Amino acid sequence: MNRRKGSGYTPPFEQVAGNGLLHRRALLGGGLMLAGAVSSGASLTSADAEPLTIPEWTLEPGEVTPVLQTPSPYEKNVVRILSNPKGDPRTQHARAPLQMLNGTITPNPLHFTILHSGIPDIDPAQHRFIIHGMVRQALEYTVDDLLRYPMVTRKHFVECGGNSAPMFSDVPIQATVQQIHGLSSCAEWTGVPVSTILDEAGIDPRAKWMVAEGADSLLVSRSCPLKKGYEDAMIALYQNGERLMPGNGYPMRLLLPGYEGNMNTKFLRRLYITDQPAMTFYETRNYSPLLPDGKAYRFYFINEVKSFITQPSFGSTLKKPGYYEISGLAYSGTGRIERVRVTADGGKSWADAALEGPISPKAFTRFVMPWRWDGQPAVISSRAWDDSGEVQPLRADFVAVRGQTKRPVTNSNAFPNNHYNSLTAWGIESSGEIKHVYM
Ligand SMILES: Nc1nc2c(c(=O)[nH]1)N[C@H]1C(S)=C(S)[C@@H](COP(=O)(O)O)O[C@H]1N2
Ligand SMILES: [Mo]
Repeated sequence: MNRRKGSGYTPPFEQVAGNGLLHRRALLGGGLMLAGAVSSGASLTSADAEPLTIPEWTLEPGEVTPVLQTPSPYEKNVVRILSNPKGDPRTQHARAPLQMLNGTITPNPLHFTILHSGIPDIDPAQHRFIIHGMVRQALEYTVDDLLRYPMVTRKHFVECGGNSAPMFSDVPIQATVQQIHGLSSCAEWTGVPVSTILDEAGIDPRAKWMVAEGADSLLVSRSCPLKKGYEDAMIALYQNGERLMPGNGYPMRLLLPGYEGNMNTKFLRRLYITDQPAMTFYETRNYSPLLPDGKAYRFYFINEVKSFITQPSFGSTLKKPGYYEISGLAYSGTGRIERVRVTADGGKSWADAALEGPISPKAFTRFVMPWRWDGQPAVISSRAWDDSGEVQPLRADFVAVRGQTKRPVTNSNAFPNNHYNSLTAWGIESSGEIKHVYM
């Protein structure tokens, strides 16, 4: 950005859209700090006097170093929310605290999980993975076998098809980002490309599908077009540099970048190559989004382009008028995030947010937007575009196609739907309190 060249230079406080949205170039080079827009540091009274006292923790040497680090005890609230903390065997959801994190990588202990029959205790030395069906040669692999194959490392999100489902409600739901969007996470995965295994087994040219099966007690299974296997599918063995977390599929999982979470079979033990989909429970009953006319999608693979503001958001409060950085996440199952626009006046005007790079395809992308809040009611929201031409739909357009659910909730209308990717809006009141609103 040639900020200083010629007459085109504009000061960093240029307001670019209604209600105090500032040009994203204000984020560059500390312009905001220098101009005193950020005034959270308290002024020291005297330059000469020693301004620091010696706190308790500086008086003596600290703790002994543990072999495995865990976060500071002061961060003990940064945990996942469990759907069934008592641990009965039904499907367990653990939602990631996305509004308390920054950057684009979800730390392994906080990565969301969905487990339809608990976490199996798999001995990697005993685990076997096989490929068979319409192949020239059925093959069996141990974990050690796979660890010797050439691997690739890619940053990708995984998102449950049921993520954001509370947003199908026809009235706003007062809930945190974690409660609404916490069934989504992003990691750097390392593993063996599925194409390597397909080539090694020799696929019958008439084959069209691969049915993946997990080693958990329900043998959670999903059909996936073989084409995806040749594109970017991976048998992941590492998650953010270390071996997979038990809840995320240890010792190996299928990773289908951009395809709905359920298809990313954990505890992978089989790829069955066939010419037709298996029509398993999870592709015919669960994860078949219903349409208002009672029909359902037969398959719905892709997690479409989505974004939401993580800060400020429900559960936090703006203490006083002034400068804030609006920050959030954008991602798309169809490509690389190309643009995120933010509004502070309920959608009347929008401006481009800054995107933190490098931007990876089918991965979380962090956007930030400088904002000066004048203390008046405001409605903030974000909208994302990807490089395949997809755009996050406005709510009215989304609801017209996909429908919405009448509140209050009864058991029968809980959240019968999947794949919500429309906007999330936060209403800021003059008190600084933040509510979930629709715009
Ligand atoms: N074997 C097996 N694979 C599974 C599941 C499961 O319960 N068992 N849950 C699926 C669902 S519903 C989702 S959304 C993703 C979640 O992946 P994560 O738990 O690693 O975040 O895993 C999928 N793969
Ligand atoms: Mo899921």
